[in-house]
Amino acid sequence: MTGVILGGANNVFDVECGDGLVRRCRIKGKILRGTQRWYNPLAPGDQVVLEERGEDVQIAGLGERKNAFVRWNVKGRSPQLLAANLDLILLVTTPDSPPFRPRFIDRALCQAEEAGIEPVILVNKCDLPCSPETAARIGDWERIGYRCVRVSARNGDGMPYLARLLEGKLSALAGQSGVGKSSVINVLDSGCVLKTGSLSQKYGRGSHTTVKGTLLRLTLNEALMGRMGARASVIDTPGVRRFVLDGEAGVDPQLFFREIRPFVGKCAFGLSCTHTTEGGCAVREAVAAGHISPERFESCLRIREGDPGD
Ligand SMILES: Nc1nc2c(ncn2[C@@H]2O[C@H](COP(=O)(O)OP(=O)(O)O)[C@@H](O)[C@H]2O)c(=O)[nH]1
Ligand SMILES: [Mg+2]
Ligand SMILES: [Zn+2]
Repeated sequence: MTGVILGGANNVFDVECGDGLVRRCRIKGKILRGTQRWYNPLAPGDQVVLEERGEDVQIAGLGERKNAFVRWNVKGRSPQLLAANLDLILLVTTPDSPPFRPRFIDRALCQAEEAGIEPVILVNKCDLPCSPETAARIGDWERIGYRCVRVSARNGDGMPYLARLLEGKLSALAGQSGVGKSSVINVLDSGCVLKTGSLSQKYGRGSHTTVKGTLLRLTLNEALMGRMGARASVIDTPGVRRFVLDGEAGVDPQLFFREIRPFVGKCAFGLSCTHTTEGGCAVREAVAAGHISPERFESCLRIREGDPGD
C-alpha cells in the first residue's frame, strides 16, 4: 500500500493511506533511506510506501519527489522540508501588519524557481492601505510575469478567484508568521477552523500558531465557487523567517531571477562578473535600461553574497 504524508514530526506521521484511512505511522527501523541530510525526513505531500504488519502500518520507503520546498531550520542548522510534490506555492505577503518584506518574497521566488514549483504571490490583507512603493514592487513582479493575487481574508475580496486557482491542485502557503495563511484557509473552507494568531504588539509579528506543516483536504466554500463539492489540497506551513537555496553544487541564484537570467553571461567578464564595479556589465546596463528593477537587482546581489536574508 502507498500513502501521502499529511503531517507529523520526528518519527510519527499522519498518513492518508491508499485505502482512504488516515493512520498514525512510524518509520520502519527509525531511519528512512535517502533523507539523512534533512532536518526532517518527510514533509506533507510526500508519497510513501507502507508495510502492513497485522494491525501496525509502517513507513518503509519514500516515493519519488516531484519537488520540495525548504526553509532553513535555525535551531537544527539544516534544511527543513516544508512541503513536497506541489503544483503551486503561494508566497503570502501583506501591504502592512506585518510590514511588507519584498526581499523575503524575492528569496522565496528564487527558491521556487530553483525547485521548479510555480509560485504565486498572494497579497493578503488588501483591506489595509497599500503604499505606492509597495504597489510598485508588486507591479514589478507582475511585469516580469509572476501572478499576483490580491485578497482579504477579512472582507472576502479576491477569494473567489483564489478558490478557482487552487481547485484540484496541491498548494502550499508559505510566508512570515502573521500574514494570514491560516485565515485564508479558513475562508476557503468554512468547515476549517485553524487557529489564527493575533499580532504581537511588541514585534508586529504573529505568534507561532502553526508549529509544523499540515496537508488539508479542503471542500471549497460553495459561496466562493458558485457550486458544491469543489476540492483543493493545501499545506499550511509554519511561519518562515529564512528560506534556503539548495546550497549544493554551485547553484547560482541569478539564474533563478527570471528577468536577470537573459543577461547572465553577456557581461564583458562573462560568468565571472560580479555586476558591481566591472566595465561592460550587461546586467547593470539592463538595470539602467529598466529591464531589471534596482530592488530586484539588489535582492539578487545579496543572495549571491550569501546574505541569509532578514
Ligand atoms: N486586516 C486583516 N487582518 C487579517 C487578514 N487575514 C488575517 N488577518 C489577521 O492577521 C492575524 C494573523 O493571521 P493568521 O491567519 O494566524 O496568520 P498566519 O500566521 O500566517 O497563519 C490574525 O489576527 C488575523 O485575524 C486580512 O485579510 N485583513
Ligand atoms: Mg497560521
Ligand atoms: Zn555583470
